[in-house]
Amino acid sequence: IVAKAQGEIAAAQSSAELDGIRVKYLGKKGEITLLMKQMGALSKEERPAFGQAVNAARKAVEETLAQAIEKIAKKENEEKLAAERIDVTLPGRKQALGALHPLTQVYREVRDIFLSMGFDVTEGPEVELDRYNFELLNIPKDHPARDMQDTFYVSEDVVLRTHTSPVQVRTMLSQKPPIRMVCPGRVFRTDDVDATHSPVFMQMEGLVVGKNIRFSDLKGTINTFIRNFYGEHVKTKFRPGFFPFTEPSAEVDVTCTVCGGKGCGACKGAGMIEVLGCGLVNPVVLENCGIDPNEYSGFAFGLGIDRLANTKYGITDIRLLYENDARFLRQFV
Ligand code: FA5
Repeated sequence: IVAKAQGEIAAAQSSAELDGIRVKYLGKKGEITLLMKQMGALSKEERPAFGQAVNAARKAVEETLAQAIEKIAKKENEEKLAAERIDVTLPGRKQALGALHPLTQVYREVRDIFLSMGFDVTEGPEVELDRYNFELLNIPKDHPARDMQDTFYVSEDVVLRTHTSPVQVRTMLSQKPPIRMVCPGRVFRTDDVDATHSPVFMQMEGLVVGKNIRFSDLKGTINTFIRNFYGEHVKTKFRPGFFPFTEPSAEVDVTCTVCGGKGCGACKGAGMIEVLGCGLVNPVVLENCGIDPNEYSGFAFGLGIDRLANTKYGITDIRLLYENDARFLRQFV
């Protein structure tokens, strides 16, 4: 038996196999264990010699097994270490670092300029009451001015806001003058998509209400902002415009940064690009919002953050800002 067991032990390749051999010879029903149990059937004289022989056999098998287990465990451990070995010469995996989206970068820059001029920052909801988006801004139902902003209706009385101007209304309804705030946010229009129009874009509203606020205050504020944002070399042009909620109203163009004013594809040859609408708050709107127009006056503006981003960085297509193409975004890291 011992010779057979030792032969099997020598041939074993793994600790699992060795364990099988241990059970086969030394386990509860193992060959050597069974021999031990047969002892009862022997005569008294025969027992000691038989017992000694079986014990010697057990010991021999146990020792051979122990040696083999140690050897194989060492071998298995070495194999495991070899398999898990780290190749320190492999180049590392590059971690892709995220960065702020160019729109967010431009928005923060614009916001910081107004913060430095003493404006507060507020926000309003993207899903807005028709009353705040239009009616209190002097755009009644069926008024032709509604066609200026093609609207996504949620229900008869609820819209996706078409501009940030409803936040003016919310602010005037909840705060007494003096008011000096800007309000950034997404706005929505059923505009057809082209290089300068997107159905979702970002605006920032500005509102100042106080005593003796005049058009010159508006002009000074806008010019200060534009020079801070683009640099001293950029010129502004205030063109007469129309908004039902401001009177008088203006649209502001800035020198096209792509061609420097000579005229190119980005500005459709005009040399200038419109970036915002503004004006003195219409007294009707002040009154709608519970502010006495005889005591207070104000100005407001709404600028397109996308247009500011495009003109500043010479981006010729607004769609690039929404497609999240990494090759485009990587330029703004
Ligand atoms: C307005 O939305 C007015 N609420 C702005 C205003 C506020 C005037 C306060 C007076 C007082 P307008 O529709 O022109 O105005 O839009 C303002 C700016 O948003 C535009 O100058 C332009 O920069 C940007 N804009 C308008 N439509 C789009 C569009 N589809 N995609 C990207 N930008 C747009």
